[in-house]
Amino acid sequence: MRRLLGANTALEVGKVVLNRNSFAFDECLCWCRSTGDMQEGADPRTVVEIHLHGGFGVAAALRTWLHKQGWTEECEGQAVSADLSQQTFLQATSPLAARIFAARLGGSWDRHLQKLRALAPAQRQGEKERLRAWNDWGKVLAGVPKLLLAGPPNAGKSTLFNAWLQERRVTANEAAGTTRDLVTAPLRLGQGAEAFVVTLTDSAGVWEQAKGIDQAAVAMTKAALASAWRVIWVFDAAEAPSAQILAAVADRPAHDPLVLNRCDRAATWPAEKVLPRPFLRAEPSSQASLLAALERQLLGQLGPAPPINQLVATSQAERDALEAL
Ligand SMILES: Nc1nc2c(ncn2[C@@H]2O[C@H](COP(=O)(O)OP(=O)(O)OP(=O)(O)O)[C@@H](O)[C@H]2O)c(=O)[nH]1
Ligand SMILES: [Mg+2]
Repeated sequence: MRRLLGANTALEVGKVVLNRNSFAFDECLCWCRSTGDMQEGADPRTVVEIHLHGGFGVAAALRTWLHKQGWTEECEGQAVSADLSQQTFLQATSPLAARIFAARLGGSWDRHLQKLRALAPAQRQGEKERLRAWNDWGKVLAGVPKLLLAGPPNAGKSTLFNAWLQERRVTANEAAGTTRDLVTAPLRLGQGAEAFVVTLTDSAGVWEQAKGIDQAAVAMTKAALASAWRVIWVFDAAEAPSAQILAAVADRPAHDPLVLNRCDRAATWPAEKVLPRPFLRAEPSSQASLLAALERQLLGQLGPAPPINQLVATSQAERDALEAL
């Protein structure tokens, strides 16, 4: 900032006023510093306007620095909560997530719900439903959602993990029970400005009669199942899944994709009858199309991404407050 303004400029602690028209933080950022009023006609010498075309990372770095110097932020006369700007906003892991939090700088969730409470019931219901449609996106963008690969031993989970990351990150082996840890890697889903980051996690495929280290691996997998955004269940076409694995599938939301893998081997069980919903089929020659189909399925469930300035509930407490309207 000193370099931008000239090395000798004495910068006093002041106030950052966010320009409401510059919320596309992934494209540019406009910071205005004012010692006076930002009204039209104010003495232009009291205003410094900085346009940074450096992307979200630059915006985040500048904001962190300014906060450390004791600057405060406001937007349209309303103070921006330090909580939102310093923690949540700065943790945005994609331009799309930054956009969601930037929408908040123009008006908080609580204030918006307050306005809704004042509406006539029919109107309120309509707005509630409109906001509710973005709930899933809020879950995805508020942090880094976990996309877990789970299923029976030796079904090809680690092979799929490596294929998705396009590198040999974990050992895939014909001996059942190869993976013992949760192995994670960031993975981008979606394209361009609408892409977001998930944590792809490979897990152990051991379930029943687990002892010693196997038991610990099963416990870790089960804990991961409870916190996963989506689980991709991978089954072996030549080996029927156990009742415990099918019960674990039934315990999770019905959005979890199912994959019948190793379809190049002779099928020994009627997957259409045993699996609870339609599944994708895969074998080594169809790996690329399987990954594309999985991504399509995951994105298709979410629907179109929230537009610029769309308020989205980003925590369970906010979703609960919306439901309670
Ligand atoms: N025939 C065939 N073999 C496959 C396919 N996908 C993976 N494999 C092989 O199946 C074996 C097991 O694959 P992994 O990826 O290690 O399976 P996993 O589910 O991670 O196994 P665990 O970690 O032991 O639970 C390896 O030898 C793979 O090369 C497939 O589509 N067809
Ligand atoms: Mg494995």
